Amino acid sequence: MKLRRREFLRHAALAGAGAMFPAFESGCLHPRPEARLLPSLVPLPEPFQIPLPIPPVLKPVRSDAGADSYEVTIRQATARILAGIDTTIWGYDGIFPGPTIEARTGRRVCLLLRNALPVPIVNHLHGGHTAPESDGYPTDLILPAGGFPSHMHDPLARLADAERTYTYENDQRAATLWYHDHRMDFTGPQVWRGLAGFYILRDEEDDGLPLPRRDREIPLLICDRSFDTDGSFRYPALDRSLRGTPGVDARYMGGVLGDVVLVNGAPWPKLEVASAKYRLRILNASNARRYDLALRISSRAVLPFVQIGSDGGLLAQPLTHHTIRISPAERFDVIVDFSQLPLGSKVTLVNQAADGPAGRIMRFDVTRGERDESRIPETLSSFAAVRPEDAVITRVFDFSYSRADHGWRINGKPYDPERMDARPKLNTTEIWRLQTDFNHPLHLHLVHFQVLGHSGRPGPFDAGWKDTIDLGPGQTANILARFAGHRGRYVFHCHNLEHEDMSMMANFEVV
Ligand SMILES: [Cu+2]
Repeated sequence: MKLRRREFLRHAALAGAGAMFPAFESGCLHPRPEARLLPSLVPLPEPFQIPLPIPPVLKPVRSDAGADSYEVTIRQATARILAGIDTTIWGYDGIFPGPTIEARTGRRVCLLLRNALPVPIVNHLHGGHTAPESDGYPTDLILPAGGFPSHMHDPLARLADAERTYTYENDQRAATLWYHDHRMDFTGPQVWRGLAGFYILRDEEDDGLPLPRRDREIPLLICDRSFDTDGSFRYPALDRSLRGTPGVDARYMGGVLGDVVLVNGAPWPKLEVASAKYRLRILNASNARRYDLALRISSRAVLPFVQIGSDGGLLAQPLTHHTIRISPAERFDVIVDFSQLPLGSKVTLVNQAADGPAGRIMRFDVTRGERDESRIPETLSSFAAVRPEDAVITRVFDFSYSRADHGWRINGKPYDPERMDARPKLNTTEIWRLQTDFNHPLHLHLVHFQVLGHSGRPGPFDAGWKDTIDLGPGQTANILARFAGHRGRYVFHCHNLEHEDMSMMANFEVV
């Protein structure tokens, strides 16, 4: 039997785990399908001491009538995340999060990325309606200068030497998008080291609403990390150089959880706010952690979130939540109204899904009164919904763990760039039925979809246009997507990055 490359690596990885943990081979110690906490090896800082940083907005190197051009170098750098400790990061322009790209619907962005890391990188604009050659297919590597001994086998891979220009047409609605690394087999460790940032797309419809703006519009990139004794981000990679064997210590193949929550790269920061409404663009950029967000005023009272947007832009109408469950890669665009609180109030953004350090996220301190003319309109957006009766086919995808070979699978199969798993026709609508064994945040490239049903009824966090849907153990969702705009090969996958790296990914080709 020919052992495919993937399977070979899987066996190699597990053999490594077995060597480390002798009981593993005898069947006493199994790889764990649950995400697992990797504790920091340095003392954790006090929360709510550091002001919330806001990532800088990237400046174009050129702008002409229809396009803005940007140049970014991805490189290693040192960040001061914990007091008195240097942390080595990998960053877009050497910062974490990367600089925010501000884009406008209908106006092209050309992003030249240079790779100054010792490993290949891939850039994916998450939520982008992007042509295949710029989408960041996992084998479309930007190699380090001087080349790299490739371990992949994909005859269709588009390899670039040291740099590549990605073109984003922005022919889609305003939305909070984000960019991040998508290198095959290594996305988890590379994002963990810092390769992620915001891409905020605006349009006239969004600009025309009387929502809070400027310094009352705040992007919040939330992620968990752990720190090693030398201050670096701790991660259980089998090969810390990320140049050889992929995969993690088998105990962490269910996902890596950190014990420090960073918002825009700062641990448990605080933000001084006016007694006014704020627009928060919340992104969960964690590898594997879900958050149940709540804004706690006291031990018993919470401030509601008014959701105005989802992954794919504005909702039709605002939606009030007392808690928001956000899985990796999802975005929630919310309005929070601090105006009814007395000056001096402290509002803590907590994570009700965790105890201990990961149970809190950041704090808002109401320190000043200011005029606030913003409001939340009853109608936010009018968009043409896709209709279920337009669907030409229903496809079923099962996302589950294989105990037989200790890997994450879609319809029983590991990711293989050479296998096509679905061929939707251009300009047609399909229903995909997604079913899961454990928690999986599932993401499709290219499209935004509507959630028709989530284990029998609409989920509370599925409103609007989604590109990632969070499914719990044993759940099923029907999603409706229209495949338009581009022909070509794309991936869909679990956005728990350890699941993704360990094969829970598949291909579709729009034909
Ligand atoms: Cu998963």
